[in-house]
Formats: sequence, C-alpha cells, structure tokens
Amino acid sequence: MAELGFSEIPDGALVEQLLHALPGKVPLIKKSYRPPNYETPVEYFRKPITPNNAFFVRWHLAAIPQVGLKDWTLGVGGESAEREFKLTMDSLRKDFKPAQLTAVCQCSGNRRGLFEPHVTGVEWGVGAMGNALWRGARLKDVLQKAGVKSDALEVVFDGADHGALDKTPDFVKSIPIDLALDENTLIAYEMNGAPLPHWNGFPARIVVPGWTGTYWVKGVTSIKVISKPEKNFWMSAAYRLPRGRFKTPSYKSQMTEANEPITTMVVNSLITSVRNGERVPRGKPLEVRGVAWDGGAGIGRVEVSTDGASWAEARLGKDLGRFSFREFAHSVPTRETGALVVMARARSASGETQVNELIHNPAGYHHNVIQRLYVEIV
Ligand SMILES: Nc1nc2c(c(=O)[nH]1)N[C@H]1C(S)=C(S)[C@@H](COP(=O)(O)O)O[C@H]1N2
Ligand SMILES: [Mo]
Repeated sequence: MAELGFSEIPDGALVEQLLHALPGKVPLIKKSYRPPNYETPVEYFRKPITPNNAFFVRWHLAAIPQVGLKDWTLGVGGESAEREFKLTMDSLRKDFKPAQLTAVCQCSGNRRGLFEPHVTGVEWGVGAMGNALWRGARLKDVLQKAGVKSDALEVVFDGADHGALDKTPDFVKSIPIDLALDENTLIAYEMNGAPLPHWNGFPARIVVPGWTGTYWVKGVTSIKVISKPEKNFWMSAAYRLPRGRFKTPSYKSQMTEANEPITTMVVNSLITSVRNGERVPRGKPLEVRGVAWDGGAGIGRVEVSTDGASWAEARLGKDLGRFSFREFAHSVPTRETGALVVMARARSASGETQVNELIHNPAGYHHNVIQRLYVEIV
C-alpha cells in the first residue's frame, strides 16, 4: 500500500519468505503484499482440511473492495440466457437447494518457485493450495432459472476486484458450458461451515472442483452465458499451456494453434511429516505422512520410497470425495545409520502418476515432480 512506501508491484516481482498475518489470517508466507499473495505453511497440511484462517490467498489485482452483504448482488444473464436477473445472498441461500463437497483449490502456479530453469511469476513454494468443504448453490440450478439457450458455449464470471489505476485488465474467467452445468460446480457462500473469509472471496465464489484455482472466481458479482469464446487477457494470454503437453482435458472453445488453457490439476502429493535435512535417531521408525490429490479421478494409491528404487504402498486415510486431499501414511524402520531419500509417489484412480522429471512450460504450471527429502539416520 502507498502508505508503506510501495508503488504498484508487478505480479511476482517481490520475492519474500516473510511470515505475515493479513487481518483474520494466521501468519502465512508472504510473496507479495499488493496484490496480496500468501501461501500456507506446510504444517497446516497435516490435517486434510485447511482451516479458513490458514487458507492461501491469491489475487491478481490490487483493489479488492470489502463487500458488504447488503450491497452485494449477483447478476445473471448474458446473450445465451433467456432471462436476466439479480440475486441477493438471501435468495441465493433460500431459492436454491444447498449442495456441498470437499475440494482442493490449487493455484496453477503452485511450486513455480521450484522450476529449473526458473520462470517468472509469483515464486510459490508448495503451499499455494488448500482443501475445504464448500457449500453453496449449484451453478446449474441458477443457470436453469436463467434459461440456457442452445447456442450457449461458455459461462463467464467477474468479481468485485479491479486493477489499481485501471492499468491491469479486469480479472474475468470463463468455463465451458458443460462444466458450468455439472452438478459439482458451485456458487459457494460457505467454506468449512463459515462464511468465506474476505481474502478467499466473501460473500461468494465459484467452485470448479478438479480445475485449477484460476477459474474459482472470488467475490463473484456477474455470471453470463455467452455464445462466443470469452477473449480477455486472463483467458487468451494468461493461464495457457503448450498444446498437448499434459494429459489433462482440453477446453475446446479456447484452443489456439499454439496453446490451450490450463484445465484440471495433475496428480500430486506433499509429504508433511518429514523436513528436508532432518536428523532421526536410529531405531525410531520414520513416519512418512502427507496428502495426495488430483484433478477429480480421486487417489488410487500412494507409494513411499526411502532409496529411490523400491516402493511400498502407503495406507490411505478416509475418503472425503474424489476432489479432496487424501491422507497417506507409511512407517519406515530405521535399523542402520546413514542417509535416506524420502519420496512419495501418488497415482490417481485413472492411472496418472507424478513425474520424475519436470515437464517444462513457460508459465510454470503443473509442477508435480516427486519430492526428494534427505534424512540422516543418526
Ligand atoms: N476475483 C478474483 N478471483 C480469483 C482471483 C483473482 O485474482 N480475482 N484469482 C484466482 C486464482 S489464480 C486462484 S489460484 C484462486 C485462489 O483462491 P484463494 O485466494 O481463495 O486461495 O482464486 C482465483 N479467483
Ligand atoms: Mo492461481
């Protein structure tokens, strides 16, 4: 903010590892203050649900208005909707049957800071993600009320935030019409049984389970059904991957010769019980625990290795649904002193596995390289 002596900081220019608490949040790892980009420290992933006050914060634009419930309305319409109307929070809560599901929200660029060679953008570590129980109206029910015309192609969302000095294009995102009509796509007004924190999209956000966080528009104020591909900076230039580089579904109406939008998350895992460089007394079993997730198939299995050659199947925790974190645990005996390399490899129910080598892409997305944590048994 100006009073702190910052001018506008371009996305990702300020690389910091300071812990700092935004109002209503516990101290998180600050990447930039304006716009606010804060990641969750690893310790909060030791439980499968990420608390609201520790949930990561990612904004592209610096002006994020404090939305009052009395002033907030959600406009629904667009050229491919039969009707146009505005919803209040009261009507969103009362006129549509509430639905809930547990789902991971992960930034496309989570782990970008681990890319080698280095790419520009917010230099995230491993914590630009969180898992929560989301409750709200199904988007399809709201769209049904509006009436979806047969030429509908995409549904586009806008939030209350905008660029400072109007230099940056407004953050607007669209999803394919079939995904918008999927029963799991929500307009969420609760997160883990409480209203959404301001930083995570109060009073309502779009929840697109399985898809990366960029489509989960926060502080949503407008939903439009459109018949042509949405073309704005955030759809046409940002959040794109070289065509065919990942085995994720395509967003057909948004493909170009060169690239395509990012869609679902790739399978991944995070070890939460072992610190790189940790020294463990011989004879005490090494507990390897963590969470695994993917783009919506669900986790099939997680394997653990301490030598990079042999893999043992870990126990999986409670199934909280195919869009959720899945806990895993494996106990490794430590009979001899010496170095171990602790690795976890998740496999989705559809057979995708984490990779050994980084799949490079210019924007630094989809980092799911198997972690290697070195432990010394002493
Ligand atoms: N209105 C608005 N919604 C947004 C964004 C934004 O900048 N503005 N960022 C998106 C991106 S890129 C991500 S990763 C998620 C982050 O959600 P969180 O801040 O609740 O963790 O919000 C998404 N929704
Ligand atoms: Mo993101």
